[in-house]
Amino acid sequence: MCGIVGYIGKRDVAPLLLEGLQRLEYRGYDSAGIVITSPKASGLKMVKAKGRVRDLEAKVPKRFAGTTGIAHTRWATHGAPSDENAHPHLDAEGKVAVVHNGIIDNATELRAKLVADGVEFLSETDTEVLVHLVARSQAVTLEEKVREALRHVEGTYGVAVMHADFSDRIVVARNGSPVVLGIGEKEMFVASDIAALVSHTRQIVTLEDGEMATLKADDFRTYTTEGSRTTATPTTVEWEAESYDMGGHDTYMHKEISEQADAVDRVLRGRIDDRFSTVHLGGLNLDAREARGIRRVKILGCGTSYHAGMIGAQLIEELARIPADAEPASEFRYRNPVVDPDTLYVAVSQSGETYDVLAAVQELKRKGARVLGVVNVVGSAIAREADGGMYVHAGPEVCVVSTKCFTNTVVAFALLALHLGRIRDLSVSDGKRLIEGLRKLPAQIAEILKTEDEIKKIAEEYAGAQSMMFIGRVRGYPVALEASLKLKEISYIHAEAYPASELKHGPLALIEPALPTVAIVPDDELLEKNRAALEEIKARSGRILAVAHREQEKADHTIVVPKNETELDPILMGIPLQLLAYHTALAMGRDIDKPRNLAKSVTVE
Ligand code: HGA
Repeated sequence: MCGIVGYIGKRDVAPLLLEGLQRLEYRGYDSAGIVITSPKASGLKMVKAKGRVRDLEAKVPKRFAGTTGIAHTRWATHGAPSDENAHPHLDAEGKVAVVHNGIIDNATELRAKLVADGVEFLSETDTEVLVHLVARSQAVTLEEKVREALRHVEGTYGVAVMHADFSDRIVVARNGSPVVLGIGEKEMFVASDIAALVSHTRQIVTLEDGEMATLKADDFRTYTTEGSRTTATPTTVEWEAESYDMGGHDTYMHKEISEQADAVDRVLRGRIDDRFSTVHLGGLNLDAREARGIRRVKILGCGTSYHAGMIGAQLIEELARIPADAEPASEFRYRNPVVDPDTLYVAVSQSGETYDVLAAVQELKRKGARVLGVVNVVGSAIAREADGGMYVHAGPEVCVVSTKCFTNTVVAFALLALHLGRIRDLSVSDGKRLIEGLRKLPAQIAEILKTEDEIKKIAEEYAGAQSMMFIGRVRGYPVALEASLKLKEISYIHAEAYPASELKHGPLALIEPALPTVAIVPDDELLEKNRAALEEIKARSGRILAVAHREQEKADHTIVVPKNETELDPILMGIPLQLLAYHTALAMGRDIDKPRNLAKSVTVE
């Protein structure tokens, strides 16, 4: 989604902001822009371009000097991707510049009022109303002007404002869309994502919803949109700037798939308690008595996180014997759900900022529910809103599609399930068995990754397919769903996922030689049932790629993965299918890290 980066200090601002925008590219965007000034300059200088940051860079004139600036990557919600609709937006006099992430819900009404007052609009965006509201404010200070403008606005924003008459400052505000300040030595940064800051400073202040900040070169202060001062103590972020580099891989996706053995090791670290054959999850803020009182678990997430939640729900039901299910947060929040005090709600999001998930959390909290967060980004909005939770410690994930974060989220759910299970009826010996299984995961992942060349060859064979079917049964079904999502996201091949048990009830009609099927066939109590499905597909001349614990005769290809404990097998079975999607997309020449129409942190509805 959109990205914001801003700087005020002594350095040449344009190269700095362009580098910041490059670090935000992974979020997905369609156009970019930059506006700069300096204390001595007479006004603002702006350049905008549809397309990539490199297109913007090519348009920036040689003489484009300044020491204060804000820049933006836009992912259009209101108005097509174009030079005009790209941010920043300026008022008629060219004095006020605004970059904005989010959606202004009442933009149509505000625009109509402003047009009636004679304001001429230059773009189709909702954002532009904000510029004119600031420019027309009669307030004395820039802070008051912005505050007054925001008072008219309904909706979500992460916003940064510059004004030619107040060139010593940048004013920023947050409501529902992330804004982080980066505190430097006689220089200040702002961004919507710490990825744009970590190469400059590790000292971070994360704004809360309803908070604003003024950045000057040697000072910053935070306050509420009502004007009362807030205290903001900078925290030190751990993520290294190098985490955002490609580290010798051709794509971030490849780098992130390859990192999974280490990532899983991190999510396990310090959490296993051999003495009681359980795990410690200190951040849950849930004591044993409360844990025993849970009668249901409801997991909420979107996209890949929803699929991770589906596996999580199965693990919780199997190990803790608590009824559990997962639901897309985007649906949950709109169906007026019955919120039950004995249900534990678990919100899942890589970024911790996913708008649909955050809104579901806020609705649940308002109704008095207990909500846990399972997120990757430390200190993110969902982590702060939730009553407790677990960080999945995958490290920064830059590729738009999630791989290592998915795997770590599923492992985090295995830990939660084990923890709840051992508080309830899971035996010591089962606890021990599962802990041994968890400990084996990093080495087994490394083993799977070694088969990449073989998977690549298979992928090249399937790359020409128009459509693909993914099937799995019970534990294998969410694995099939996630694998089909991954394939469609990055290769644009149409893919469907079905429970293998449902084949005969409809999708079998599609089977023919041109429609390959990827089947998840673990060695579990359902092996024979799954083999029967393969027979049915083969009888209709369908091609089959099986992911299994041993060669499958009926399959044209089998990717053999190492066996773990039955409950944990889904964690491993998804990994070769990430590589399958990757190499299929690569063979088709796709832009893997930035698939069309998609964005990383979906911070708008
Ligand atoms: N509504 C604004 C910004 C969109 C956004 O935040 N996307 O992530 C626009 O369409 O320009």
